[in-house]
Amino acid sequence: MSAALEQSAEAVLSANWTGGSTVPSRRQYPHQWGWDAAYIAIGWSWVDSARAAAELESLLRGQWPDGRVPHIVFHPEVPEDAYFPGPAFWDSGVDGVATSGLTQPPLHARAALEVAQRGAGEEFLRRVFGPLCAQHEYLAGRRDAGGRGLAAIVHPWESGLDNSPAWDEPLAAVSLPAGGVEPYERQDRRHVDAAERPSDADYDRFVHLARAYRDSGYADDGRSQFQVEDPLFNAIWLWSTHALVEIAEWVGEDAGPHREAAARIHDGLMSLWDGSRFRPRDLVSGAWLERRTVLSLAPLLDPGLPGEVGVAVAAELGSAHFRSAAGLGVASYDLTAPEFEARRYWRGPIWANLNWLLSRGLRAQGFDGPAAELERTTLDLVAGSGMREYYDPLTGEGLGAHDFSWTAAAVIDILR
Ligand code: 9YW
Repeated sequence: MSAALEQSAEAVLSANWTGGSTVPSRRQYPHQWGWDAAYIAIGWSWVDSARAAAELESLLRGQWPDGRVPHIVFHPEVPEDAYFPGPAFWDSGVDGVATSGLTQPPLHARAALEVAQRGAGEEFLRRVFGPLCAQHEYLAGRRDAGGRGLAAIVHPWESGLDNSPAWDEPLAAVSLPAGGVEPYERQDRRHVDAAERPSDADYDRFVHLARAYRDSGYADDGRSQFQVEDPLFNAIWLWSTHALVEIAEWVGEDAGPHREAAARIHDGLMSLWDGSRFRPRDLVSGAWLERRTVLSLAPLLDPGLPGEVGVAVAAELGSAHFRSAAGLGVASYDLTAPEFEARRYWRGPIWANLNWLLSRGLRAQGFDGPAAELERTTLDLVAGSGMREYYDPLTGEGLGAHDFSWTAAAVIDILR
């Protein structure tokens, strides 16, 4: 089974390779995405280290002078209406590279380290070290809206988990223009069933927040109506900061500032621990967010997590809130909550990239048995339902887009 599965995973990455980078999926997402590129590079690193390096360097071509790594780098030959919001909406970019103005979880330094370890080597690291440092400095500087050493996200799209129930409360507090949101046309339901995509009410808020951020000149001036300290975004940032320490040592640069940054982010992350759970903090209301989501499990990636905290988070991951009786992967939202929806995007389905991330987290805490079990389950799910974007956590049915790159990348990394 595993040879055939690996072959089909490689075939998905090859089919989605556009010559210099990889699309998440040909029809649904025909550009390059920020955190997808990191997962995809890790997948490629086992197969073709030149493509793995190109994947990350292609994304970094879209890096802004302020250091931010955009959440989408647009392909110039793809028509504007192939994806909404396209380049004209964002009206941003650098040196002729059109990009969005938001960012996404900064998994890139971690990916760069692994890409280098599997063949791309020191030369590659020398090229990306400066840009990766600039990305981390942007987050530490412009995005520390709460002053706790954490990076705040200013839009649900930045979390990577767009319509997670985690964001219901802060989104409900966003005030929309009196005359309603200026019309726009969703393109995301042409190839995927509307019942598996975010609602129109969520999209209105996504679009309004994105326009407001754009109209501020992407200012990071603390005035966004949505500002949240997200445990997943920050746990990934911390994991990447540890990678940056290793990269600095490898290329003979000073690792000290990155060690200090890691200590600062760890302290910030611990400020999201409420004694039993990690919770996002809403910087607009000042309150912790209530909903029990997969975001809260990501701090397992922190190698400095106190032992008892790691045990509690791993127990939460294995509990009936996230693992169904069907024995499938980790649900994106609490299976027992009233808002749980088995088929709707980040409001319940299992995602292979998150299973992969959490298995790395379990390993970081020394829970190798549960990590191996989660990896096996992920492979079974994909073998049974195909390389899909996400999966029903009750039945294992494949949902969303087909031939999905990060699912393929996770499969390859698990099998190697
Ligand atoms: C969208 C590409 C992206 C991911 C995000 C995911 C989705 C775009 O797809 O956002 O139009 O819904 O939420 O995490 O990077 O795979």
